[in-house]
Order: sequence, then structure tokens, then C-alpha cells
Amino acid sequence: MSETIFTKIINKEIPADILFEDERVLAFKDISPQAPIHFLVIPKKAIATTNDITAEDEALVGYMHRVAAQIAADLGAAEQGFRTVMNCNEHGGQTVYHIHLHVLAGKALGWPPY
Ligand code: DGP
Repeated sequence: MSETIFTKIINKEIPADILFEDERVLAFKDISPQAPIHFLVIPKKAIATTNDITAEDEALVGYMHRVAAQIAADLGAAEQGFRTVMNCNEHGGQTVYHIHLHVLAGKALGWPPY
């Protein structure tokens, strides 16, 4: 797949406000926050969309959720709650084709999302 802006963030070629990093994932604040707390958890492995997640990625995607919950807890948002979203393709509203878990918190979020 072609390189995205998130590969540049992983490689530290462009800056980001990083919240957590290890060998498998990176978490950083969204540049255009849609809630008082809005960060992204991405795998270092480049996977374009949810449609491209394979059986071999199952543990990685589960780990992304665990990291999301841990950071939400660290930010004091676990008890009141938060929302995780992974947009897929055009109708899902995906703009960066490297999967990313949005984590939104800090207020009561509306539903449905339209
Ligand atoms: P999506 O629409 O689901 O593909 O979300 C992409 C998100 O990525 C969007 O909320 C804005 C964020 N984003 C795009 N470019 C950058 C960037 O260069 N830095 C950071 N921190 N976030 C970015």
C-alpha cells in the first residue's frame, strides 16, 4: 500500500503529540479534535482499512483497543466513558488509509452519528 501521513508520524518525519508508543502501536492526539479528548491509536504495521485486517492481525487490533482503554483511564475518561470508532472507506468517512482507532471522550457524545 502507498505510504500515508501516519507512516511519517510513526517514522518521526512529522511531529505529533504522542501519548503512548511501543513496538506495535502508536497513540497520538488527533490534529482536529471532535471532543475534549480525541486521540488515535494506530498499528505500526500499515493496514489500509478494516477490510484489510487479516486473521494474523487479530491480536494487534485487540491490543489497539486495550491501549485505547488504558490511555482513556490515564486521562481520567474511563469511568464516565468514551467512544472508539474505526472509519472504513468513503461511506465510513475514512480519509487516512492506515487503520486508526479514534478515541473520543470528555463529554456525553451524541448518537446516531448523523
Ligand atoms: P478518518 O477520517 O477516520 O480517516 O480520520 C483521520 C483523522 O486523522 C482525522 O480525525 C484527522 C487526523 N489527522 C490527519 N492528519 C493528521 C496529522 O498529520 N496529525 C494528526 N495528529 N492527526 C491527523
